[in-house]
Amino acid sequence: MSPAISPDAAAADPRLPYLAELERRALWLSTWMIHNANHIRPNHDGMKVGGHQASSASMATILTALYFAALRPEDRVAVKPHAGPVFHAIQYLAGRQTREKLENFRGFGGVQSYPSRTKDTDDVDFSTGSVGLGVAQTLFGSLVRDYVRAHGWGLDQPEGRMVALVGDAEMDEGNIFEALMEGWKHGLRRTWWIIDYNRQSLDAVIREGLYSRFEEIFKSFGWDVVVLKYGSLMDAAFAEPGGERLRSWIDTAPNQLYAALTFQGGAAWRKRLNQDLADNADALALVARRDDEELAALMGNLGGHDLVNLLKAFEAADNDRPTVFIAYTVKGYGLPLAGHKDNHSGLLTPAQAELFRDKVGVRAGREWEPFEGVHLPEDDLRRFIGDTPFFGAGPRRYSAPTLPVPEDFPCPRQPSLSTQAGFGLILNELGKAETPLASRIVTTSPDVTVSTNLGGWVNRRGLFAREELRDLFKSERIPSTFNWDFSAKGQHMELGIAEMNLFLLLSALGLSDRLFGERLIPVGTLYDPFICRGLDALNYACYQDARFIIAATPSGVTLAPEGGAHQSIGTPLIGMAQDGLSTFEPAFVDELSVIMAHAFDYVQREGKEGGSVYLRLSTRSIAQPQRAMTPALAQGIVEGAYWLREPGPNADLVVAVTGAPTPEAIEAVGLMAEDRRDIGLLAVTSADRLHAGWTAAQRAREAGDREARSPIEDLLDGLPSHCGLVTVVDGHPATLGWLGSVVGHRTRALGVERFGQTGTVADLYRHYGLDAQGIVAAAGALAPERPIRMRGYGHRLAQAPHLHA
Ligand SMILES: Cc1ncc(C[n+]2csc(CCOP(=O)(O)OP(=O)(O)O)c2C)c(N)n1
Ligand SMILES: [Mg+2]
Repeated sequence: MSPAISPDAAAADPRLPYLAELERRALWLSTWMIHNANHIRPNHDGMKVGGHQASSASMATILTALYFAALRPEDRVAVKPHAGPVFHAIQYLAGRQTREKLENFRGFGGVQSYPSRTKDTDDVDFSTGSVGLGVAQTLFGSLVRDYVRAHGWGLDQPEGRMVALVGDAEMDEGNIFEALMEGWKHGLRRTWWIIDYNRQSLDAVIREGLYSRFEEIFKSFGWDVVVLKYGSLMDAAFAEPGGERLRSWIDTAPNQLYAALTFQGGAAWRKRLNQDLADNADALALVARRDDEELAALMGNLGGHDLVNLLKAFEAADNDRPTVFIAYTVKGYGLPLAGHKDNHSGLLTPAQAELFRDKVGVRAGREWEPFEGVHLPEDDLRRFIGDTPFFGAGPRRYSAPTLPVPEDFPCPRQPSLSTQAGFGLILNELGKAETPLASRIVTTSPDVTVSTNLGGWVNRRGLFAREELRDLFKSERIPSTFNWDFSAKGQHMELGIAEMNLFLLLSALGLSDRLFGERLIPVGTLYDPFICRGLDALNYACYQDARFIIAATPSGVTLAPEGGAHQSIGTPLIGMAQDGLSTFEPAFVDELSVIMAHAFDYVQREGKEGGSVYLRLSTRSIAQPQRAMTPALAQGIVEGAYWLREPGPNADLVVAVTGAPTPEAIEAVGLMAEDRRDIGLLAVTSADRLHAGWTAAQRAREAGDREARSPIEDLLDGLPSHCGLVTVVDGHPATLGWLGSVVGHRTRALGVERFGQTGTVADLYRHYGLDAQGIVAAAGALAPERPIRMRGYGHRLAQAPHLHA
């Protein structure tokens, strides 16, 4: 807890006595929450709550200074994962969190282990949990705030600041540095990162002198650096005779030693200082003037535990600059485990908790009372909270109207096209018209804008930068296909290669309606295999329910000559397994058009009715069907499948195919149709939607809704039980392999299980058995007793001996 507020300090800033009380309350309540979850209402199945206790204590002073003084309602905050309890305790003190949820911390339906935008009911701005992501999220949130305002939207609201509370060990995560670089390129403003410099992580005490590395890194990216090393007690002591000697001792003390003495307390401090300061009589006298308790309070009075200095620092940084605060703290501050290197999973014993309770003036049985043990009139304290800028305002969550998807949604018609080219053409068409939807689309790509076919759209809509930058090639009249003009009206945000940044930007763009009250429709493109590079950030974005569309292209071994390093195999399964993300893999561009029209609507739907969309696309140009789009066909495409060739009543074979190998499936079905006349061909546009529909119907039936049905059940139900299924995907075979269990058909799932390699599409499809011959062979093996006879196919049959009669 911060030191007692002196009458002088209180006279200078009347908020201080209130803040000191609130800090003590927040520290107590967060400690009690964790103690309760471990000892009183255990809900840990033997896995006790580690981490939170010491980490929350480490940040109690900083959070108090922020939420009850420095923050404005328009500011948005990412609280480091283990400071969750103290954040919720503060929300509780402000009447924004229930006792019931606090008591059920980490329990089912209770306060979440790590702050969650979607699962916690108090006002979490950004989820955190996977360290590093919340930090970088604030940086991209800042760029999005600037984007929104530069387009003239949301100007009736004050301009907020993005704030991250960062663990010092969290700074090891590379994605933070990737974000720093991108922030520098885009002229980052109004962002505060407050590093809880407790010099401890999970396992260890961190390296000496790390803060000066931090300092240099941030300065080189154009940030202001504020080092909050000393508290106001220390400042006063340094002004006493011998004070300079004490300061130099503090400055040179190794982290381990400082932590160990903090843990041991006043007597240990005295012993050590008397030894080390023996050369300076003034310094010894300075120590001698304090009793053990005062000495411990002085030595523990680091910048991050001193309300006076924190308030001053936050006020001094009230400008537009990106600012990092390196706030020295003690992990476990105020608790008996303060400073101990093992304290990460450390918990107070019941006896320690009782002592601590007495120390903070809480009576037994009144542990949850918000204002128990305060020294100021409770009403005054409540009034103080109600008058704070942050808690004095109304709700901070916004919404924005839905933008209509144009009725005449573009559908490019050409004899042969790839889905990637179709995607580019559709966006280009959308970009031609001044519709509300088009004006709110924001595209972004990690250095693959042109190679993923966004060039046409970008030529029309321009690149975004707060400051105008003309395309020099254009102004010099040098011919170029692309017009690379940057302006405040531009609608494309060009990123460097880091895919983590792509997903964190999409996440921030995709929360714009709720953060700023202004809807944006983010569309990002990247190469499909590199989804894995940004996967944790993609998962993070979905966990926060950010809404966006990603076009991942090219994909699979169909990217033949590029070789195994660029060919994705597992991404269809990622798409299926990722909550909050609907995955589609169309074969034809008219399917893609239907899916994109759906996606632009789907990303805007509220709650579970909507989500984000992943389009797995291909560069392979294939012959396009010349057909009219009927409502039934469009419905099948969105639900995940339709019959490209309807099976007859006696079908003994169905081929189900998704995406790029569709021409091979068509060829194989054509070859087998003579012998297997009722053969069907199922075009699967989304294994993900089909599977989700199927499991939902099963769950509904299990819950008693006997009528519940799913599209895939309707599609496969009429097939005879002896019918075999061959599934084909340019990706892992498990993507479609489950189709056999919907009704119970023998199934052979074709796909890719081994790293790709260079070659032609034909070479690779042959190699992986995705060509017509491989499909026929698989079909034959499903019913060896009834060999497939095909005229004019002798040369291939020779390579598939089991097909011979
Ligand atoms: C990506 C990721 N890796 C590992 C963890 C497990 N973890 C949680 S907190 C933490 C380190 C905490 O150190 P610091 O950020 O300094 O916070 P402090 O414990 O000092 O409060 C680790 C490794 C995680 N949450 N996320
Ligand atoms: Mg730490």
